[in-house]
Amino acid sequence: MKIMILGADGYMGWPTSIDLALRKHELCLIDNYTKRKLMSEYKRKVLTKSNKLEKKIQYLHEFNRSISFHDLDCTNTKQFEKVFKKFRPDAVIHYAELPSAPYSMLGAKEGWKTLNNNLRSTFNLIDCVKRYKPDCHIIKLGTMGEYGTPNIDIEEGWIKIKHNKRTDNFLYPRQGGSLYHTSKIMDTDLLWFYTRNFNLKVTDLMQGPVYGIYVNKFATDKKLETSFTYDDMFGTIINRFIVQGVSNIPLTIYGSGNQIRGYINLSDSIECVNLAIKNPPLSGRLNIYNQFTEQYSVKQLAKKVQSALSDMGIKCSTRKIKNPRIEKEKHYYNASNSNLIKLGLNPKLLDNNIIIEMAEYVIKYKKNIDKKIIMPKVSWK
Ligand code: USQ
Repeated sequence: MKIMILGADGYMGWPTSIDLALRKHELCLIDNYTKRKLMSEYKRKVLTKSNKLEKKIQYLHEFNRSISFHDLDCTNTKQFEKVFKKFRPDAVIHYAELPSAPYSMLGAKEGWKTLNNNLRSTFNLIDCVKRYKPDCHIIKLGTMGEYGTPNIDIEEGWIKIKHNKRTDNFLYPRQGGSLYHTSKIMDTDLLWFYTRNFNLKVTDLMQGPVYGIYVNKFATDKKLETSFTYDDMFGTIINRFIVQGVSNIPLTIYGSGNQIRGYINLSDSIECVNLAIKNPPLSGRLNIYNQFTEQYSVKQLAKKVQSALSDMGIKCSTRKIKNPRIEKEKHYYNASNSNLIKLGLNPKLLDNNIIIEMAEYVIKYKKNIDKKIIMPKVSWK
């Protein structure tokens, strides 16, 4: 297939590119290194610097010659249209969004940048598909955070509502906990508007916080590694906890630590994208899959990390700190996730071995860990 990957330089974008290259798809990778630039502007660092795409692609060319790269901002309508029209993809995977809840809550500038970047890139993509390739399958990375923490079970995207003896099917109610999450809700609304009115084919993947390293004989090669963040702005909790444990910093539990989310391993995430590619919806359909494999509270995660690290002889403590976010700390959480399992996902669950494998990876780069970027510096209030 001809597949475009928007945001190919990211934590997920790069492993997806490797995976699809090895499956011999024809690829058009797009990125403008926004995340690298923002991390440097806000003095956050990755665990180890990875090569830029221009360089990494040269290695992939050994296995697949049909990979091109464009250093391009997806919010630039003219430039994006030019590349899209020429490549005419069968599927587009859209990761080209600012992914950080704390960044979006830093101030008006960052909030607007998140809304502007995420909505414009999504709108440009939808508009090009509608005009030049209406049968192209859009695979969009959404987030479980669109649902928030409602006091009822979370369904996969849709809910049947019976009202005054009549019934209809609606998008499940959404209530984001940050401007970032709200931008994703708006994306879903845009996608649904165009799907139902212009017969597009869309899969929206509602993903929970991702963790892990991408284990593949190519990706673990230093030349081909993806990024790994552990800072307060761009790092997700499990990756952060492992870096904290390894560097003798108490694990940072925000508030009571009873906040529950659905988590997924990076390798499973990549597999889910594959399953989505292989199972396109019919025209006019918006498929929504909840992309997580297991639910944990913050406290449960801290315990798991402590126990696995203690098997390696590393003792780590926890520290409850005032929650910098506005989020419920005691809530009901029961989300459905059977769609991707039905399509064939065989989850890799968070056990001691996985945590140890991650810790061994982090230890390799221990000297790079910057302890100044661990404590949360962005407050919602
Ligand atoms: N948390 C801590 N301590 C930390 C970091 C986080 O207690 O040191 C807590 C947070 O308060 C939150 C939970 O852990 O309750 C998850 O936080 P996170 O930073 O791992 O994830 P989040 O900010 O929600 O965002 C991440 C990704 C985002 C993705 C989202 C999925 O950055 O791109 O969309 O996970 S979800 O959370 O389901 O919305």
